Amino acid sequence: MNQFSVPASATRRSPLRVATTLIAASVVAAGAAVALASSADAATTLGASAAASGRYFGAAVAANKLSDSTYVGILNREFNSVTPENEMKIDATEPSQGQFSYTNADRIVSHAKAQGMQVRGHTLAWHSQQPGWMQNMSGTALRNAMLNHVTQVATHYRGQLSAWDVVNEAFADGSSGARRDSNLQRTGNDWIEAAFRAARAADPAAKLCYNDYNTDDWSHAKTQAVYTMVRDFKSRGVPIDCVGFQSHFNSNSPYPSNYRTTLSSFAALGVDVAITELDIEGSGTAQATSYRNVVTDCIAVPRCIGITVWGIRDTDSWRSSGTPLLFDGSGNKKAAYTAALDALNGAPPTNPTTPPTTPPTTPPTSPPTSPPTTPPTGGGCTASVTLNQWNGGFTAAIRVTAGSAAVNGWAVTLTLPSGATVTNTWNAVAGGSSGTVRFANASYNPRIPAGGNTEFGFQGTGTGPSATPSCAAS
Ligand code: 9MR
Repeated sequence: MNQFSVPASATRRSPLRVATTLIAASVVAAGAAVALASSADAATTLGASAAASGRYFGAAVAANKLSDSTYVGILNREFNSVTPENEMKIDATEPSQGQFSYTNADRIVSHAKAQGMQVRGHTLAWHSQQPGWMQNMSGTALRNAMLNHVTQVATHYRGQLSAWDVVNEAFADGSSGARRDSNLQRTGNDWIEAAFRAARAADPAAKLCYNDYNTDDWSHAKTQAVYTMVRDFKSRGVPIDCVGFQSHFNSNSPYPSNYRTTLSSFAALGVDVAITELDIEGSGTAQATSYRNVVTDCIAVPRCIGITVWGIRDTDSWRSSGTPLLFDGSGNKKAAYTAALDALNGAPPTNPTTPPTTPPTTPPTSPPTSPPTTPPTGGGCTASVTLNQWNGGFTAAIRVTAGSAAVNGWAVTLTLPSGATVTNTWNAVAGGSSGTVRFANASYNPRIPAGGNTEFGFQGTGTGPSATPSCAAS
């Protein structure tokens, strides 16, 4: 399918996120032994590497492949977000008017929840993949049917999805900058904002995204038209939280050198941006370079919250002959995979208060050139936890604050509720994955100046910690 003829379109993170701030606390005597981490802290899977900078790395998933053990093995190992490839589309969820069908979509959501993955809903309102009954509708009847569909489906998944692609592919290709003609567009130009308002009312926790393709190049009329719409929505209070860039690249529609400009320009409007359906046709070094560029651009933009690839193995792709994905048909990692992982591991943190991930040039044991008059020994530390909880999983961000004296190493101990498991950690080294877990500083962030702070985090399945953490300084 040629990208320009594709009727199509995108992603993000979990609803029911309860921001709970647990109190800090615990000053520990100086001299507590803290082993400094010496191993490299680079994560070894796409999801863990993305999580290290507060992002996700997801894949489009097909329900009928959840019985394929190779497919599921890669999915569970590498990804921490999923987008149902077809199962939440209008024809799948409302095949007959007023009769909703969620079996296949629910299978994907259940799988994701069990694995502590986020789910991006895709998609509520689209000119394509409409069931026959909707294709034949127009005017007020269609508008009402569309809004009912948005309300019913978003209500079914209320609190369970990180994001919804509320509206997909509503702009025309080419130089017109116009809306795409469709039965939905002919119900009135306000159909898109009406869909967003209905989605917000039905699921206030899900991030609401507009999603499209051929909007990657900042100079394209279609990109500018979507930008103008999002700017207008933000200025008028239409509830939009994010913009999805599908990013289906091939020789006709290659990765554009101004891609980062596109992402950062949209982000500057006050929305998150996400790469929602990434695939890049090709092979070898050229393909790997394009993947590296895309990932590097996303992690350079603080509001680029995550990347979703449109399938797992090349053979799973809608464009399988173009071998556009990160794993070959046998499930082996391709050069593109290594390039994407390496780029993720170079990511600066999304939170500007989080310390840099690059190690200091001077090792902690090297004496300073001019020694301080009072060596910073001990002084204690405190720790506070901010928890983002969703059904089946959580992320915890922990701030470690030094007392009146600098610390040269630290360790925070937390007790997880029964059934909770740590799946990945960033900016610290975890001494376990369940029960009472000790998180020691990483090799590059042992030192905190007097009164200063540093942050680390971890992701887990189950329920996040509610008990007060303790902090030991050295
Ligand atoms: O990958 C999807 C393919 O299996 C479907 O046949 C097709 C039609 O619904 O949609 C594909 O996914 C599209 C996505 O929903 C929107 N953006 C373009 C994607 C590729 O066509």
